[in-house]
Amino acid sequence: MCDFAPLKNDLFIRAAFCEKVERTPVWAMRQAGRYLKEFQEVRAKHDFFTVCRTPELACEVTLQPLRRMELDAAIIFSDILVIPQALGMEVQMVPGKGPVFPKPLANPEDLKTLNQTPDVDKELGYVFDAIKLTRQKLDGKVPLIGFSGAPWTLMAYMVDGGSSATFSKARSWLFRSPNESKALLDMLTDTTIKYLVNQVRAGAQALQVFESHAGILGSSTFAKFSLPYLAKIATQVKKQLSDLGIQRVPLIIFAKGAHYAIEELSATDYDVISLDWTMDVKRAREICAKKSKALQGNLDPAMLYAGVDEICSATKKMVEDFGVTGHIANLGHGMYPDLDPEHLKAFVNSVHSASEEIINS
Ligand code: 1CP
Repeated sequence: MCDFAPLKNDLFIRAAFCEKVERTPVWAMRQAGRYLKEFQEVRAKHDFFTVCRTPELACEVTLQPLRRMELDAAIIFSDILVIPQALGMEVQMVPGKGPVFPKPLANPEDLKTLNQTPDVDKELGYVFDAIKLTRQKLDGKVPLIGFSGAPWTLMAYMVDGGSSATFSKARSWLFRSPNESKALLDMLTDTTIKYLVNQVRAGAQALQVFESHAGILGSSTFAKFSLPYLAKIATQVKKQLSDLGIQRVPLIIFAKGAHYAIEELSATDYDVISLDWTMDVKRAREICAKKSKALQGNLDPAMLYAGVDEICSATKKMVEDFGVTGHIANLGHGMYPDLDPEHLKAFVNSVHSASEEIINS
């Protein structure tokens, strides 16, 4: 591992491990992105995956939101779909439409066409280079989060070929071809473990796993086709980092829509359970406190369309609901492209002021 500057602001790390903090740390999913005009300027000149694959550009857009507001963490600019690319699939980012796979996995026979054991350093070395560069440029200001998509969410895109409200093609595989589905999920799990371990070796100081499409599975299907893979990723990443003598980093799981699985997720090796805005904070707190897990979330991102005064009072309530121990403030999902950056700034400042008020009272 390279030598980087020590952290000046480690609130995020301490909150993730349920340690004492002076104020609640805050960051936002998709804090780098289209709602920032400086991001759009970069995107006007470079295609989406060129930004991901060029460490200087990925680093620049990672740092952009930190120049505007007092965020307590940075997240490396990339996308969850770099893993399907590493397995040999083509992914295009189509303006106004999102990700498109010109040749999705049409049937389980197509698994044979994948590069099943990719050389992660060779295929995804550009992500590790972007992480190294960003750690240098951050100079210890705040921690840098690495991330990956969870196996089920990646499978959903690989089979359906892009965004979908139902991912009905991928869900049909789970029932029509459960064994082949499991083979694909195993393959994705193994690659994800290597990918996440190498992100930490490159300099990532925390990791978030995005199971963005957990909600469409339902509890018994989630228990079979998502949870075991999520659990294995956390256990193996922790084990491999410890075997390498690397200091533990917080692992965060964001299983959007998985109301029914908070208890099961709290029994895995993740340190932080991230809640979307539809989840019950009180219930999650009760469950997670028993396992000493921290929580992340969960203001409705649409709340940022309200006026600044309303944002401040909703944020204050959120901070009170979570309490000031073991909470990383965030939105319940990512920033929308037409949100006003000043409204995100109001959220960030309110998290800080509301939590300081509680802590100092
Ligand atoms: O043209 C553009 O600039 C495309 C917009 C965009 C951006 C800014 C995409 C396409 N991806 C990203 C960056 C991105 N994606 C980050 C950057 C770091 C940050 O948070 O600041 C991250 C963490 C992701 C992760 C990601 N990609 C997820 C998981 C989080 C989530 O939103 O649930 C998912 C599902 C994707 C797939 C994807 N990539 C892009 C889009 C629009 C989507 C979602 C498609 C869909 O809704 O199904």
